Amino acid sequence: PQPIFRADYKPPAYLIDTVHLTFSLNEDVTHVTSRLALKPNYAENGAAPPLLLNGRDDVKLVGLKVAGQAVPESGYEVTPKSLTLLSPPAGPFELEVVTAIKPQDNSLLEGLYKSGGNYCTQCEAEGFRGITYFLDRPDVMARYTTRIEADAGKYPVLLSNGNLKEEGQLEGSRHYAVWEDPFPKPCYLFALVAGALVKKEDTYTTGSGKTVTLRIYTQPANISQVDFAMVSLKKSMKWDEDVYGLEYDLDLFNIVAVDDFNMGAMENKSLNIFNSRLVLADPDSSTDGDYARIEGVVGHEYFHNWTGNRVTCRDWFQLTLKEGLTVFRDQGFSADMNSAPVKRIEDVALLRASQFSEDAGPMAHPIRPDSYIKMDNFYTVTVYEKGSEIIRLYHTLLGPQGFRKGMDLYFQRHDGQAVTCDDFLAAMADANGEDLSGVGRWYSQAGTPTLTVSTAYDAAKKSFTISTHQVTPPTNGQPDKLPVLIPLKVGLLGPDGQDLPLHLEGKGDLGASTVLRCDAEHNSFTFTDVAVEPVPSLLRGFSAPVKLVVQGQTDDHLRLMFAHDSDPFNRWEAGQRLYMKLLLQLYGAAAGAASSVPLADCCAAAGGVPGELVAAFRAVLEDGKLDGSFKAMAMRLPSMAEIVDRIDEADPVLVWQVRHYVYQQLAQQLRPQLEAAIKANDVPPGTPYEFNAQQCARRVLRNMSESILGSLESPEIQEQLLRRFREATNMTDRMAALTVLCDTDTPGREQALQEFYAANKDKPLVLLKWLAVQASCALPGNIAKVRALMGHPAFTITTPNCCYSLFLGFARSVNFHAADGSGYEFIGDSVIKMDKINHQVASRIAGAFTTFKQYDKERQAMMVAQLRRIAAVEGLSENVFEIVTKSLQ
Ligand code: DPP
Ligand code: ZN
Repeated sequence: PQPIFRADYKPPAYLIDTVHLTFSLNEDVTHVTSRLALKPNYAENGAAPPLLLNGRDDVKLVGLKVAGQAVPESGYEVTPKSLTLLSPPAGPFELEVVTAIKPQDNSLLEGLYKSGGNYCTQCEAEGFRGITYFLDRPDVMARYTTRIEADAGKYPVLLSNGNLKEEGQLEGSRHYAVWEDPFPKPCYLFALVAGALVKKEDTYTTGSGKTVTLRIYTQPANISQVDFAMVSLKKSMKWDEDVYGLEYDLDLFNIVAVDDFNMGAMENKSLNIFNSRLVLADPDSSTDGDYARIEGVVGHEYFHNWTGNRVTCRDWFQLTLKEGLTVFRDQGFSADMNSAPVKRIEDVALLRASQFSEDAGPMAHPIRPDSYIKMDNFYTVTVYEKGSEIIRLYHTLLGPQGFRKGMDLYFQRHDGQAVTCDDFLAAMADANGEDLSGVGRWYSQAGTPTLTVSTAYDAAKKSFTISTHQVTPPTNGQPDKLPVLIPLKVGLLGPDGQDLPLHLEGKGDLGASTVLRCDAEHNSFTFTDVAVEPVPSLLRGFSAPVKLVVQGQTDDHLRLMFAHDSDPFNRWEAGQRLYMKLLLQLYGAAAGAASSVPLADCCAAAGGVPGELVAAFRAVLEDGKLDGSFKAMAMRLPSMAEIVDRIDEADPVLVWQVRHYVYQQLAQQLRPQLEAAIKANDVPPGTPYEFNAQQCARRVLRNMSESILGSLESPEIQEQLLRRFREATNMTDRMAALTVLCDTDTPGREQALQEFYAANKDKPLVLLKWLAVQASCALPGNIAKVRALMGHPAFTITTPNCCYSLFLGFARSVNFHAADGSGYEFIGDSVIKMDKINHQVASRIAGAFTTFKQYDKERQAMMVAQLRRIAAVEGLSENVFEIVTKSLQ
C-alpha cells in the first residue's frame, strides 16, 4: 500500500453537477444505477483526460453508458479499486454507471450494509466507492436525487437526504421513494436507510419562524428511549442560533439509530445515522455519562450541518477543519448545558490521557496530517481533541466576539465550498485585523510542546517577571520544530490566595487574568505594581495544549491554589500536580526496591501519603461551597496513562499498584469523611431519576467516595456495595457499584455479575457495559474470563460496540500488561481475527500496541513481537498495515 501526500493535492479534472441514484434493494443482489452530469474542470481548450472513478473490489460493474450509449469494453478499464473511462467526450456529458453489490455480506460496515435486518450506509471517509464508481473526494460537490426501491413489507421506511419528492407502490410487493437534496454535497455525506423502523416526531421553530420537522427512527422495541436525544437535538438547534446565529436550512431533520456502526455517529445531510448507544437512553439502562455523551454527540452531529456540510473540507488532510471546529462547538454546548468548569476538566483529562501519548508515539501526526495510507486511521484524538484545542486558541486570543466575527466571515466567504484550514485561519485573521500566523504552525507540527516557566520577584521595584521557554520534541518525520504561538493565561495570587490586580508594563489595568502571547523560544513579561511576592497561576483554563513545567513551584504554592485559585481549572490542576508528584515519588521508591519488599512497605518507607495531602483532600471533600461534580474530579488521581507519560520505560503494573496504594491510604485515613459524603449525597428515596446538574453531582460524588472506599476490600464494604448494587434505582449507581465489585475477588462479584446479566439479557446496549466491566477488571488472571466471553451470547463479533467493549476495554486494563505477555497475545489474536471481518475495528484494536515505547524493555519486546506477528499476516488490510508498519519503523 502506498501513502497519499497532502502536498500532491490537485483539483479534480472533472466536477459533477447532479447525481441521480436508483437503488434496487434485494436480498441477493442490489443494483445501483448512477447517472452523473459531469463537466470538465481541466484547462480550457485542453484535451479531455481519462476519467478515473474510485471503486472497491466487492463492487461489480454491470453497465456503463456515455450520453445514453453503452461504452465498448475497449473504452474503459476496471481494477479492484477503480474504473477509468479512457476517452471521455469534450465538454459536459452524462455518464451512467450500473453496479451490483451485496450489502448483506458487507461486514466492513463501510458503504451500504445491513444492520439488524435493515439497510443503512456509512460513507465517510471513503465508503461511497463501495456503492458505485465515483469521484470519491470531498471537493466534488453535487446535488443528489435518490430513488429507493424495496420490498414494502420488509422495508416500509425508505429514507435519504433532503426532501421527499415522491413515493408509491410498484409491481408485486415492492414500493419506492424519491428524495431530493437541494444542497450540493460531497458523497461522504450521502445516506440511505431502508427498514422496518418506527419514529418519534417533534418540531422545532427556528428564530426566523420556520418550522422544522424532527424525526428519530429506531427499531420498534427501542422507540421509548429517544426522548432525551430529541430534547438534546432541540437544545442544539437553539444553541447554534443563540451563540453562532446559525439556523437549520431544511424542513426535515432525521436521526436513525443502528446497532452496527463503526463510529459514534454520522452527520449525513439531514439524515444523521447514529450508533444506537448514542441515541437510546433511559434511567434504567443509561448512566449519567451516557446521557452526557448523547447530548454532546447529538449536538456535534447537528453542528456539522454548518461546520462540515455547508462548508466542507477540500481534501481529507483538512479533516480537523470540520472536526476540531465541531468538537470545539460541542464542548461549548455541553459546557453551557451543564457545568462549564467540570466539562473543561474532563476534556483536558481526556486529552492528556490519550492525545498526549498518541503525540509521543509512532503514529504522532499534526492535526492536519501530511500523509496517510488509509484515511480512516486519522479519525484520531489528535485531529479531534487537539484540533479543538487549536480552535480554542483563536477563541482565547480573539475573545468570544472576535471569534464570532471570524466565524461569520468564514461562512460569508465559504458557504457551499470545500476549503482548507488555511482558509479558516485567514477568515479569523481578516475579520479581526490580526496576524495569526503563529497559530498556523500548530497545524503542521506534531508533538506536544513543553512550556517551561520561571519567575522572579523584584521586591524593590515591586515587579514580577515571567519568563517562558518552549520546545516541541521531535516526532516521526519531523526532527526539528519551530516555536508555536502559545496563549498563556495567567493570574497572580496573593498570600491569602486571592487574585492580585494585574498591571503589565505599558498595558494599564488588566483585571484578574490576562493572556500572554508566547511566540518565541524565549519570551518574558514583567508585571508592575505587584505589592507582595505572588504565587503565579499559569495556563489558566488550560489555555494551550502544552506540558507546563513551573520552576520553583512548591507544594505550598500548589496547596494554596488547590484551596483558593479563582480559576476552577487551575484549582483542580493544583490537586493533580500534588497527586502526580506523590505518585512519581512512590513509584520511584517502589521501582528501586528489591522485588521481595512488599509494595506497601516501599511506599511507607518513602513517606507514604503525607498528612498535608490527606488534609488538602479532606478540605475539598468537606468544602460546603464546592460543586459535587467538581469535588469528584478533584478527588480523582491522575489516570494510568497520564502517570505512564511521566515515566521513562514505565512498569505499568507497578504504576497501577502505586495508584491503588494511594487510594487505599486515602480510604483508610478518611473513611469517616467518605462515608459521610456517601450518606449526605444519597438521593432521597422516591426521587425519580433526572439527568440534571444537581442530581448528577450527588451521584458522582457519592459513587466516587464509594469507589475509593472500595479499594479497602473489606468484607463489610463489599457487602455494602452489593447492597447498593441491588438497591440502585438507576444505571448510574448500579454500574458504579458493579465496577468496584468487579475488581474484588469476592463471592459478591460473581453474584452481582449474574444478577446484572439476568436482568438485562435482552438489552444489547446494557450488555455492552457488562462486557466492558469484566474486560477492564484488574483481578490477576482475568484474561481467561475475557477470552471465554468471546463465546458468550452477549458478544457478537460483527458488532463493533461489542469489540470496543471487550477488546478495547481489556486493552485499557492492567491485565493487558500481564508480565507473561498473555494480554498482548490476546489482543494480537483479536486484531488478526477482526481484520478478516472489519478493517476499521481491527485497526483501532491494533492501536493498543502503538504506545509500546512508553513501557519497560521486556514489555516493549513483547508488544513489538505482536506487531511483527500481525505484520506477517497475509492479506492484511491497509488499515492495520499502516498502524503496524508505522509502529515498527
Ligand atoms: N461522524 C464522525 C463525526 O462526526 C465523522 N464525521 O465526527
Ligand atoms: Zn464530527
